[in-house]
Amino acid sequence: MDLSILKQALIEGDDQAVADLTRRALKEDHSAETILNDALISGMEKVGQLFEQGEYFVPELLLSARAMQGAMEVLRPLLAAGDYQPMGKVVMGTVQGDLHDIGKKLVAMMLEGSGFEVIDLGTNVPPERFVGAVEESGAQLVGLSALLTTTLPAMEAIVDALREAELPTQVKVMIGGAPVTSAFAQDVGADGYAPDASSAVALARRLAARD
Ligand code: B1M
Repeated sequence: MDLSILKQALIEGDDQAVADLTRRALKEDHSAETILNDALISGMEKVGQLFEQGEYFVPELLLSARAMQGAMEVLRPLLAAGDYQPMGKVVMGTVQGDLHDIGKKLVAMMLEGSGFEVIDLGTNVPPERFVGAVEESGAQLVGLSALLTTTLPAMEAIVDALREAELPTQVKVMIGGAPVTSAFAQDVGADGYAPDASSAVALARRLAARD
């Protein structure tokens, strides 16, 4: 089977076809890692480009990201059993006091689709849970999401807690969400701001590449 068929099904957001084609590709002896890199990650890159060009909108991103998640369910055990190295680990969450998670999930799925291992802490996450999750996982990146102007101060509290904690690795913090701006990110000492899921992937790649 030509993996471009799987890639195209992912770009079209056809979750059933993506799951079926992923299983078929495995049966036909494509490795989980090849399927991930050559069909899924490259498909999500194309989805990100279409979004940036204004040809795709949030619903299309969600459909492709959901299809990607389905394929990852099939591949994850095989990748975990092999020696596949993710691009990096990201601890993600919506900040304390905030229950909005659609955008955060979309960012998490796009990051996973780009080869990052994502530890999603959910919503309403207090600073100490971010610190604990980084200590436990050794993640290099933390992603914070907030949708309410009233929860912006919680972002600053989390950045401060991460800076003050004695962590095994120096962690980079990226933030986003409708009321967040790059000026705010600078003010609170975050390492970067992304306005949407596709630029979040580019930002995470940049931050993960820098030591
Ligand atoms: Co709420 N809500 N909500 N809400 N809600 C907003 C955010 C609001 C703008 C609506 C409005 O008044 N016009 C307003 C906030 C006003 C403000 O503070 N400026 C608001 C309010 C006031 C509230 C409540 C207080 C309402 C009430 O109870 N009186 C309440 C708060 C609850 C709480 O959190 N404590 C509340 C509740 C809810 C629901 C539970 C009903 C539901 C959330 C369901 C859920 O998430 N599971 C909800 C929803 C759905 C919305 C709107 C309609 C849509 C949000 C959304 O999902 N957008 C929203 C209005 C709007 O935005 N039009 C609204 C789609 C999503 C894909 O986009 O989340 O922006 P977004 O994510 C984008 C980018 O921001 C970015 O990438 C994503 C993908 O492109 N991004 C990141 C996000 N996180 C990122 C992290 C990154 C990088 C990029 O790096 C780590």
